[in-house]
Amino acid sequence: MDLLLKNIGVLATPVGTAAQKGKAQGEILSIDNAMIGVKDGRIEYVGPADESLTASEIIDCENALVTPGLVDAHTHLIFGGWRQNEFGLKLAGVPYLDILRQGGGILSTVDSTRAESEKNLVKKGYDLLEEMMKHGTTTVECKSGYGLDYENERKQLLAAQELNKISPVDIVSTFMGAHAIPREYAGNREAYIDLLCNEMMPAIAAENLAEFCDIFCETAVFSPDESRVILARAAELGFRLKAHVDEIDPIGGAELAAEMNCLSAEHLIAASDEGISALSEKGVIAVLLPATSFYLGKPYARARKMIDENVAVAVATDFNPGSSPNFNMQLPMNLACLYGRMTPAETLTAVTLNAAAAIGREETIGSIEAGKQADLVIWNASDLDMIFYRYGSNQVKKVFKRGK
Ligand code: IZC
Ligand code: ZN
Repeated sequence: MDLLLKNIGVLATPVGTAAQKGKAQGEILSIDNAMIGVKDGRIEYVGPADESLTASEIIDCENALVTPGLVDAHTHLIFGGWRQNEFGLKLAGVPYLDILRQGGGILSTVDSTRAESEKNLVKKGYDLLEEMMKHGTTTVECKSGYGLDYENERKQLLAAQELNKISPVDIVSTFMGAHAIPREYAGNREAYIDLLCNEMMPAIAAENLAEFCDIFCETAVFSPDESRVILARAAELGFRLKAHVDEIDPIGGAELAAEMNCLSAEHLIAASDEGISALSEKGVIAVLLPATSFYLGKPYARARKMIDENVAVAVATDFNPGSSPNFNMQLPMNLACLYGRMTPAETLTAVTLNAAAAIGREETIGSIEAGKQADLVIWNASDLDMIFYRYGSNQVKKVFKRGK
């Protein structure tokens, strides 16, 4: 073998190649005094310490906790500028959607992203990915949506494609041209939706620049009826579907995500009882973003009810320059336990296997099992509770991506 991790105090991992729901979400495998063997970037051995195993490189984990690498299944990683100039408005109590209505918010990031070169977006993304990796993240989903025209959406997606090549972190790309109505189409939303459906999405699909298509279904952004049209067209073009729904107002977004057979529904802070039942019936994965609730001063999504109703729950950062300028997965992990009333075991599954399933990678990552990619985190912690109980500092000691 190429690599042996020995003296693992506790190895904690979900098991399987599918999202875990209901009781199973909390039924993780925990092995004391474990060992992991890696060959060609894949896990070859996982189990109790076995002194007969050898490898060219041996890492002494000094009795620490080891988990799968964290999968951040929802980010808006690539953008120009930041939005610190809107922080004063936010502190003065101006709501997130009002800042957008005034032409700021997403639209101000669209201005700064359009003004940035692809090369600079790659450089900025690369530096962010390095930091994310130091905090335990080994795979990142990355949405466009700050171009809102063909050329600039494409520029963002090309930057993501380049980052997937040059960074050790794997990137999964999502087209999100339906993130807002761009300024030049204010008052003519039908024309922008037409442009999306008949020009932008077919071109992005033809160039294979994104696997997923996402939409911001929200008051003053895209209505459920508009979202239905766009998602239906995206499905027809071969995209797998995601949707930002019920983040701020309960407008039937969860119901729509279920109706459209989305792989995942994101946010769900204001999702109705009927919406949660619909997600459960259709097997839609709920991607919860508690760091956004924290930052916007909003309630937390009803994670407990979702798990109890057999919805597979994933947790991600929503890293973006407006509602969640944080890329450290450990913050939403703390919040999922403290305010989502999820257990540490359920939350571990939420940020590994279920997150992998939410981006179509459940066969290759998300758990520590023979055959899967050797994406691993060694923690500065002796057991699983520790990493959820402590907060505010980075508890990651060492990260492996494909055994490196
Ligand atoms: O830039 O504000 N919620 N989209 C939907 C975002 C947040 C990103 C942003
Ligand atoms: Zn988002």
